[in-house]
Amino acid sequence: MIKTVITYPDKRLKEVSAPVETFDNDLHIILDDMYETMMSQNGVGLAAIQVALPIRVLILNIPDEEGEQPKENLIEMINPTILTTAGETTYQEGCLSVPGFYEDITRFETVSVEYFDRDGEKKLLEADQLLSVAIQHEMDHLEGKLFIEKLSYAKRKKFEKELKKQIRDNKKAS
Ligand code: Y12
Ligand code: CO
Repeated sequence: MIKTVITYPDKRLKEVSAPVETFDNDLHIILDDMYETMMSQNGVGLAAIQVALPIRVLILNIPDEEGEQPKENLIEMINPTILTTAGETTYQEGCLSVPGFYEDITRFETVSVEYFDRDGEKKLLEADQLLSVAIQHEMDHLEGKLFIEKLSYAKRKKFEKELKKQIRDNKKAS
């Protein structure tokens, strides 16, 4: 089922998510709903808190060279932990919870992550490029952090201005 994605400045996005304790059918339904929701909005990553569930769950489906997102490439991470990081990279990020705003953000170039899959099996992933950036972006959601909090003062002001304009335009249209 497609869920509503909550958007900034909804206070629930600031919640720190709690670890998953049980890897049961309820968790599988949440993961399936998150996948449907993310794909319905052309997303490449989604954390559970974005559908108002404060649990340490995230999904990623990075486009391949053809720009396709086959379901075989879907990665589901439960209770992820970053083990190692290296380097620095800057990528233009966007977020389904901050629609219409994209900005350059600097993060680690590579990360290794330990996580559990939907069946509670422990996994280890070494990620670089877009996957590494997306993992860090989604893991920030688990701590109640949004990418806009990483912006410089000037860029944050630009964002606040664009948000006010969006709100004004939405009011006019309704
Ligand atoms: C690199 C950087 C950040 C991530 C996190 C995941 N972000 C997304 O999946 C964002 C998707 C997104 C999609 C939108 O909708 C369309 O493009 C149709 C969108 O909507 C508007 O801008 C109106 C905003 C964000 C992964 C990798
Ligand atoms: Co996001």
